Parts: sequence; structure tokens; C-alpha cells
Amino acid sequence: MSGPNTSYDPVEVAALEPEAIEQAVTAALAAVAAAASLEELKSLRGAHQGDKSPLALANREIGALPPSAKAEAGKRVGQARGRVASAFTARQGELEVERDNRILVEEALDVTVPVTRRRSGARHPISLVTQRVEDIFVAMGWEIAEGPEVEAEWLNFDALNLGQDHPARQMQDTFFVEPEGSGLVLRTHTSPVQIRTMLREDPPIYVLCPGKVFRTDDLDATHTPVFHQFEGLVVDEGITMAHLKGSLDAFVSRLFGEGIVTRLRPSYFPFTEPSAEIDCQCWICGGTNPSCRTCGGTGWIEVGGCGMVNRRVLAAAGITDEKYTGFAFGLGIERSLMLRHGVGDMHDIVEGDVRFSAQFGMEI
Ligand code: FA5
Repeated sequence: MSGPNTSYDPVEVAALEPEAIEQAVTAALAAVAAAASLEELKSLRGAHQGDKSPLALANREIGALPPSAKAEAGKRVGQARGRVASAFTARQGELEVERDNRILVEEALDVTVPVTRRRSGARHPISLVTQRVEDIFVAMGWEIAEGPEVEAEWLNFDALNLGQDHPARQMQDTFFVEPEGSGLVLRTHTSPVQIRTMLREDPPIYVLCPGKVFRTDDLDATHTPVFHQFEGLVVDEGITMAHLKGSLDAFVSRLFGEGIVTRLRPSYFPFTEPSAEIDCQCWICGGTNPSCRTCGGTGWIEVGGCGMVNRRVLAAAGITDEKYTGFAFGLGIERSLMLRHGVGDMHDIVEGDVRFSAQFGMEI
């Protein structure tokens, strides 16, 4: 910057000459107009607006002018800087609009383009019902017990009071495991898990045993050769049919709906005495609709079997103390599912078509 001066004319300072200032402005405006991108525009700022730009240097010269010359020189430089600043602002605005329009075109998404969508899966309704049943009993303080699907004949039949020549042994058509005399079967019900549990644990026993079972039944609308059951077993001091009834009522009201109860009908199972069929109150009509398709107008639906554990079964499993009594029940899961959801044909449950499972989603 020049030293203090009281006499010279501002036009004599080269940087403040109108031509020099006009030249700086013209150069700046041309460069700004030619800037093709925001980055390019930014890189021009130093040369035309920065501390070392011609107009900034001219501005600095004003401080050394005599007071009489300052106003006029200040106005000239100020206007010039203003024009350059406006040009930068205007060009910046134009370039921003151009950039935004370009992004809208380049990054546009056609939401109508067909896609190959991978369908999300759904858990099979049998798994969902089983889990729901387990949750209900676990909430009542029971434990879950499991056993093998290839089972010892003795546990599947003999220990359950179905002797070699017991006529009831014919009630269940059995898959025997080769070679003949292996003593192994595909379990025909979940009741052998009762025996396994009693052999393993001392009373009190409160267990639920869900699992897959096998019978030589043909696949039809209400039967399948591979199906699922859940077995309940309680052995404790002073257990009576009233405890059995109360447990079943608590269970069905949670699975089928508040207020639904069970009815026990006399029946026969070799492993329970007395034995009963479990009927569940119709959760669709409650017995009020004579033409109800779910219960056939009777108001009751058969869901399984139950009874007080036969003392011979307790003894076979090593429980001989007479202070202990117990109850057991067994229900079919496929049939429960058919009843609960009005599934008309067993084929839908076993064929594994995802369109069937998907209707149930993650929750039943
Ligand atoms: C039994 O299997 C006894 N173990 C149940 C039991 C346990 C009684 C404890 C007493 C004490 P049952 O053979 O009735 O009983 O079979 C029970 C349920 O399995 C039936 O109510 C039915 O829902 C279901 N079930 C039987 N056979 C089939 C089949 N082929 N396909 C689908 N479900 C079946």
C-alpha cells in the first residue's frame, strides 16, 4: 500500500484508475459467466474477490488517499466490488438450479418398473400352534419335555399297559422299524414321553410333551400318516379329575377364547383309568346354532383323550408310592388347527404350499 499522502489525485494511483477498475470488473464478470460448475465458480473467488484480487488491492489504496479523494474513490471501488459480488451470487444461483435439475434427471427412480420380488416366508401354522400351546402351559408353570421319534416298543406300548397281546395294541397301526424284532417303532403317540419323564424325574411332575407321531393311516381329509400331538402329564400328591378338568378348561379358554370350557365323556385308554374323551365347547356358536358347520350343531367338538394315569403305568415308571396320583391328556395339533381355523382338508396342512402358510403370517 502507498504511504500517507495529502496532495495526489486518486486517478494517479494506478490501481484506482477507472480503466483499471473497469478492466478488473470485466475480467471478473467474464470469468464468472464462463464458470461451468459450482466447483469452478468457487475456484474463481480467490482471483476476483480474495485479498489479493485487483479490486481488494485497489480498496486498500483508498486508506492512503487524502480525505477529499476518499469518498469518490471508495464509491468507485465499492460499486465495482458490488457488481462482481452480484455476478458471483447470480451465477451461483443459476449453477445450483442446473445442478438440482441434473440430479433430478440422473437420480430419477421409475417406481413402475417391474421387479422380481422375493416373497418373505411364513412359519408353518403347525409350528405356530405348537408354540402357542407351549406358551400357555409354560405360563402355568409346566415344563416342556421331548422324546425320540424312533421309540422303544416297550415305552410306546408295554409300559403304557398295552401288553403284547393287548387288543388295544391293534387300535394304533404301527410302523415297525426293521429288522423284525428290533424292538423299535416310530412312536404312535406322545405318551411314551410320559414314561421317559417319570423314569427321569421324581414327582411333582408337570410337563407338556409336544411332538411328531406316526401311524399307517392313509392321507385323507381328516387323517395323515405323520401328525403332531401334545401330551400333558401331572403327577403329584392328591391329584384328582378336578385338577385335570381345571387344567383343560384353563388351556382351552386361552387357546380358543375366554369362557370356553371342556366336557369329559367316558372312554377307554389302557394307560388311564378312568379315561375320557375331551370335548371342547364350540368357540364359533357356543352351542346356539343348530346348523353350525364347526360343531355340527352339537355345541361340542372332540379334541383328544385324557384320564387319570393308570396305577400300573405309574408302577412301570417306578412310582409306587400311593400318595401320588396323576392325570394325562393327549390332543392332536392338526385337528386343533383345522377346528380353530376352519381348515376343511388335511391336505392343505401337510402339502407345504406356502400360500397356505402365508395366510397365518407370524401369528395365528
Ligand atoms: C392317543 O393317541 C392317546 N395317546 C391320547 C391320550 C393321552 C389319552 C393321554 C389319554 C391320556 P388318540 O389315538 O385318540 O389318542 O389320538 C389323539 C388325537 O390325535 C386325536 O384326537 C386326533 O386329534 C389325533 N389323531 C389321531 N390320528 C390322527 C391322524 N391319522 N391324523 C391326524 N390326527 C390324528
